[in-house]
Amino acid sequence: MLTYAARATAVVVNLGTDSATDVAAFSGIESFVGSTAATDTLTGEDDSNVWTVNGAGSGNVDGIQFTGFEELIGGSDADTFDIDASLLGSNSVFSGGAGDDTFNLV
Ligand SMILES: [Ca+2]
Ligand SMILES: [Ca+2]
Repeated sequence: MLTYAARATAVVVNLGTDSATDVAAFSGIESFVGSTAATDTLTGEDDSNVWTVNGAGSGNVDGIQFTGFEELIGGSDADTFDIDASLLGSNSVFSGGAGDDTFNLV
């Protein structure tokens, strides 16, 4: 787990470049926790991924769990986002990035 839970300033985690705020490179991390700020960003890999968003800023993508990331950005390929419709207001950004992306409200 890589956690920024003790921080109050926004962080970025990029699963495509395997880098994050104050972390030049990571590998083998299955879970990420954002800061208490409301603008943490998680960017996916540049391949087709399925994002499941089932909590406020939380869910999973490609087997990786995330919590506290209010800005979710897909990679350059076709992403599918399965989003609990009741959570649309709690995440400030849902972006597919490039590619033919699909957003399913469930
Ligand atoms: Ca956060
Ligand atoms: Ca995409």
